[in-house]
Amino acid sequence: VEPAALAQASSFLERADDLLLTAHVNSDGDAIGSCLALQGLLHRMGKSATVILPEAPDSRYDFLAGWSQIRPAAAQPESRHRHVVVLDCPSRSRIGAAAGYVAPDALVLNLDHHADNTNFGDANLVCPDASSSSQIVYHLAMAMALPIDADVAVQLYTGIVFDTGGFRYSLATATTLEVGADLVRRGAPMDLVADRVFGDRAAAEVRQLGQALRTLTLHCAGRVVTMHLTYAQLRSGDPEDVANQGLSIHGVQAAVLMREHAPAQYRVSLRSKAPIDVGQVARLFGGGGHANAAGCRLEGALEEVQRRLVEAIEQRLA
Ligand SMILES: [Mn+2]
Repeated sequence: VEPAALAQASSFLERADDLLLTAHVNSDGDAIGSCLALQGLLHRMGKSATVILPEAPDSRYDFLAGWSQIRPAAAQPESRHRHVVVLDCPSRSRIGAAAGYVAPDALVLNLDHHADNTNFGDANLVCPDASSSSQIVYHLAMAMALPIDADVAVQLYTGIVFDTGGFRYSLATATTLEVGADLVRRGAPMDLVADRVFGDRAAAEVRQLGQALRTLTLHCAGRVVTMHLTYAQLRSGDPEDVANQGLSIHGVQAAVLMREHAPAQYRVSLRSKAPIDVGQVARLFGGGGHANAAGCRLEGALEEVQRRLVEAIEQRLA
């Protein structure tokens, strides 16, 4: 994390009050954890801060302090804010309906770790090497000498654990482990967070995993795997972490999960092992993400969508 960017972010926060904190649509563990942690830190600075997300937050994270006060963006915003922090979000448009809460003349701090971040803020704290936005908030708290209490420690630790798959992905480094250890010392319960982040699925979701695994197909001499779920199967929910199951197969370098969220419209999750950059593949189709975890949307018949994705990945195989 660059000291100059940390200084820019801290002077932004010192000058701001009545802040809006928000994050990307379909806010995940890192988005929710980093927003709540920054809110807690701002409260300790004596500032008021509201977390408004594009939609209602995932109940899996209801153990985090402040979760129940998170507001989902309404069609008719009841307030507008002149100081806004956008967390974990590569571009400004990704905050969806939360945009209605941003005053026209608002100053924006952009705090993120996506490699394709567009530096859209008036102040930018963008660190593509950081494991998670939560880890960036940790470094910011340290730079500003703000106290990290047990509530903030749990929020930050949850975000880091979510984004690194439990300290397993390539963005997790020795520094990430050191930050994690410090947060555990400050009160983050490792077992409880792991249980909630990875082991808190609805029965329907585990059944969907089985349905997806049944469609598992190998391509490119066993180096690429695809799976899909149909529109009818997705009516009982939207499973997470299915693509990673494909990536666990020996010899597989990239995994694709195609979820038909509307008839002939697919939400695609891409996962890969280094050095294959599936973020590039996602951007080919108008999506985005990280080198080893990305997503995009495609329309068309399943066979056609699958063929286009496999071809784009095949060109990037080592
Ligand atoms: Mn993140």
